[in-house]
Amino acid sequence: SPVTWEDILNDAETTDDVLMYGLGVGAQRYSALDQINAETVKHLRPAWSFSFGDEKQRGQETQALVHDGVIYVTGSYSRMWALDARTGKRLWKFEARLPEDIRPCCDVVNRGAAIYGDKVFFGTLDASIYALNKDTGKVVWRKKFEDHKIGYTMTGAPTIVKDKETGRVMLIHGSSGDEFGVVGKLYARDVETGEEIWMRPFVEGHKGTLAGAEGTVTGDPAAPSWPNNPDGSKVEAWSHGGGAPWQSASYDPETNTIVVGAGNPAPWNTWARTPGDSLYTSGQAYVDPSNGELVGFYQHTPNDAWDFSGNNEIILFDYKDKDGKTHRAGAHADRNGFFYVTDIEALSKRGGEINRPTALLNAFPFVDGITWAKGIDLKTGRPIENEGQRPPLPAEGETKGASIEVSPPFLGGKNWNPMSYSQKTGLFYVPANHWTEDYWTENVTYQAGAAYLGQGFRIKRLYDDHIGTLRAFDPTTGEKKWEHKEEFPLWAGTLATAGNLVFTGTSDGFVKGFDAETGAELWKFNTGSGIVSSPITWEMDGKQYLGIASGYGGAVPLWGGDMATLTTQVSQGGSFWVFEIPEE
Ligand code: PQQ
Repeated sequence: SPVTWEDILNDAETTDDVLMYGLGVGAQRYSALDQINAETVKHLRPAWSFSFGDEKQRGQETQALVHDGVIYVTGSYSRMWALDARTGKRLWKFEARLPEDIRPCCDVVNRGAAIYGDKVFFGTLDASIYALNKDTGKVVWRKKFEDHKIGYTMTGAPTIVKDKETGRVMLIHGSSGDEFGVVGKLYARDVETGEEIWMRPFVEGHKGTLAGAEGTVTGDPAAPSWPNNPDGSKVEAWSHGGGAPWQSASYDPETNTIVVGAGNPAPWNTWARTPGDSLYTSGQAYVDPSNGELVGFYQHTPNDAWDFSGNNEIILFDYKDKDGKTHRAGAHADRNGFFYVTDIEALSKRGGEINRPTALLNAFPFVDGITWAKGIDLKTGRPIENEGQRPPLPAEGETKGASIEVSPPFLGGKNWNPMSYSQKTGLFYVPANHWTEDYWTENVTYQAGAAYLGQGFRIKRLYDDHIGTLRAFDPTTGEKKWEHKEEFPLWAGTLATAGNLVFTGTSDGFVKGFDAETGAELWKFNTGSGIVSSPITWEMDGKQYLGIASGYGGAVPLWGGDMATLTTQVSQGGSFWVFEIPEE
């Protein structure tokens, strides 16, 4: 049967399907299912596993969808499969033909698909987006949205949104490519034809599009948050300023607002963009689906000097403050090491200033050893930076600046792999990492298709006994309720269930189940390669299932320095696993 907007709106409550990246428009990654619970999880066994095959083994970061007994799962190198959820039998396979000169920064990954009507949608590494017939895998439409040769690519899962104003159902997707100096863009497309409805760039002063014509400028046309040259023109960085929304959007139906993280400013080298905050990068963006206008923005890292980005998911939830007052809020664990609770009502208001640093309800560190800032000022909404943490320019005649140590490193206290929120415990489950980096500036000029960083780095460990740390947090007090340490970096998403469980995967291959209240490890199974994907759960024929992809890759083995060396022992792979509690 075709997927309706009501199906998608109800995705978080219905247990027989998984229709959204994030398991609902609010991206909570919470399931009301409790057949698999803290008591029964020890009986969990594989029902089947499916090999993605080919020689294309790298980086399986996908979150699968489930509809009408069919699993839709994407794989590395822009591939997608439809599988019979009961048996694992392949129903169809789609593989995009990729040009040789694609430029994904951080492995050939894909994080998942969207589904609506009779179509499934996913982005490909050559900066295209496809709609496939969900029953046959045949291409219905394809749109190439940008030039892959200059670094545009797509790795994130798109989102379906029905605009309340126009009644139009649209496909919302972003772009990747900040490391190559692209201008990050968010798109809305007609689901039936792929036709662009609007495009919103996330560098202040750049122009969007609306209905096939030039649209409005993002923010102030003079872009005061980016510096000028002595002759009054904008500095080079402004033309290549980053801000790519490369992860997935959430949607707030109440205010009819798209909520999405914006990537790091380009280049990483802060001096190419000083003075100014480099809006609208490294923060969370609120966009009106009717016209693509940026209506609100909260910047986590003004003038980001550390590639912290602001991309990580924003979970929508009811936040109870210290005085017992409830707010509709966004929760975000940033690469910069701080956990933010923001006021959706304030950030989604139409009109007035876009940048609203005071829309902050709470902020606290979620990892140890943060060096770049002492904390976040709850009144001004801005970080309290520590001296000496912006890496200095090269001295006269030198090509590199002096190296400083910064934590978290650019891969973040937490990266793209999503946290989850349990409606039962009221806790957030954050897959975090403890590490640090040596960090120095290098000279930089833009060259199309080349890395545009102006920084050198080497990631190192912070502790001897662990890097990964799965942590449970109370969003009101900032209290850490429990933690579970992992020897390798944690690069998999999480899932919370009413069965009082939290599921995730580890870089050494295990899918694991934890007690949501205590953090006790209750169950594990070795899938044979590292897990860097997000788990799902659903109910079929009266029984609860757990599904997760296995296959190591992503940014750590490419850019992780000492941690890349550490994980060379992990075998690559590519498979999808389904678990059940077998009948007695
Ligand atoms: N992707 C990963 C991964 O899949 O493991 C990790 C990262 C990306 C990063 O740490 C990034 O900074 C990053 N940045 C961009 C960008 O700014 O355009 C894109 C991506 C991506 O699309 O995978 C990553």
